[in-house]
Amino acid sequence: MKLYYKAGACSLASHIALREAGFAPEIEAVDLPTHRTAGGADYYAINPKGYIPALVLDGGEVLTEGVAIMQYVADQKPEAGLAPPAGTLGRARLQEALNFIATELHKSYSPLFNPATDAAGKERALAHLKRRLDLTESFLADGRDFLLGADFSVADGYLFTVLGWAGHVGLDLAAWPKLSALRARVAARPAVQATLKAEGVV
Ligand SMILES: N[C@@H](CCC(=O)N[C@@H](CS)C(=O)NCC(=O)O)C(=O)O
Repeated sequence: MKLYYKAGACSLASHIALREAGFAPEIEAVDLPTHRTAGGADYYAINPKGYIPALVLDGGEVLTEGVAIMQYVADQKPEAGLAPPAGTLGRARLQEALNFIATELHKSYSPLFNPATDAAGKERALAHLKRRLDLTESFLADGRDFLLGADFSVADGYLFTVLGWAGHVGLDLAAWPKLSALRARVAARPAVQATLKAEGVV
């Protein structure tokens, strides 16, 4: 399998899922402004959506959308315990968490990273993101170590990834102690360390 990625971007969550599952994927960086891969290929020819992540499967099919990639990868190695089995309430809880991260956290950063957003827009976006982080903190109120409970799942790799952007938009994660602790817990995992090293972000 081959993952197209940008270091530290949302593709990191798919990359963590792959390494947590025990794969050592080929990876190739994409320069998003020019849509060229590190090898010089036209990325649109690989993924017409133009954004990362994209996972090229061994049969040549291209799978896009992080939440689909993470679940597909987890399902290839059920013994790794990265996702509850399909059709269970546990799996619906995982999808609930992944969709929340994708639509309520990940995309809440977009106006903050967009140079076209004016100061008032950035202030509104930051206030919105803070409210969503408050909500995420409340999901851990019962003392659970990870989003679904006692065990790590692909949703934690995704949450780790988006929490990593907080400093870039001027937020100090110390304001959310349970999220900070979860992030540290995920960062300590050997597969996560290997992933960060492979992307050159540590
Ligand atoms: N719906 C996609 C969105 C992925 C996405 O937002 N990728 C960003 C990086 S985190 C990107 O490639 N942006 C460049 C672009 O949209 O052209 C997913 O969830 O996988």
